Amino acid sequence: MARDNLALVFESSIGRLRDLPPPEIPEVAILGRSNVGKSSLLNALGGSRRLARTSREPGRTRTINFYRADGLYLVDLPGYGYAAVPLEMKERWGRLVEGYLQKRESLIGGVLLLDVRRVPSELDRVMHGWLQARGVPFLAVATKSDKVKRGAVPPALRTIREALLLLPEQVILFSAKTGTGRAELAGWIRSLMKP
Ligand SMILES: Nc1nc2c(ncn2[C@@H]2O[C@H](COP(=O)(O)OP(=O)(O)OP(=O)(O)O)[C@@H](O)[C@H]2O)c(=O)[nH]1
Ligand SMILES: [Mg+2]
Repeated sequence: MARDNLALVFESSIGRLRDLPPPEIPEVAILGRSNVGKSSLLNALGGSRRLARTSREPGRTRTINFYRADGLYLVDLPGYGYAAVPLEMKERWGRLVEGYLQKRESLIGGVLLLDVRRVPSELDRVMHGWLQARGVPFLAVATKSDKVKRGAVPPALRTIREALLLLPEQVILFSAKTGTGRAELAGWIRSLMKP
């Protein structure tokens, strides 16, 4: 096991806000559009492919999933923005994610995943806005970096920074496949844990 792995353990899966556990343990939300790689990122952080279910098909994660790390929860949220999902489902997930992000008392940080190859969407900006409004530490993760050539990385990161008005240190490059950015992300999450 690599030294920078977080000891992640799946704890629970919640389909309704009223089933959330008592807000006693600090939580870091992992969010991003459907298929961007949230579950893969959790597996990469935990050093296990089987921690969170991943899928080629968008819309795999439909519940709020809690993973216990040392002293905090990493919370895998359902992905947004997938067009082919029935409207009723979209609205249900939307309410779940919105309710969680706007009201969860134990939320202490947010990680927003963005595909390094895409221009951030309107919904990405909305999610960033909600996290900003909460005033919690924020990190944008430009993922699937293994899918672009080196030379394309700086302009892609600039596009992300400009769309969300971010500082350079608020965006890291990541790949669940090659491990790029994994130690940096684990370090950022650790910095949020109480000593
Ligand atoms: N090449 C590459 N593929 C990735 C990376 N991260 C995720 N993928 C692939 O992208 C697809 C979606 O990954 P998931 O981790 O299931 O995405 P998700 O954000 O959890 O998706 P939902 O649960 O549907 O919201 C899978 O086929 C993954 O193997 C990455 O860093 N590099
Ligand atoms: Mg998922």
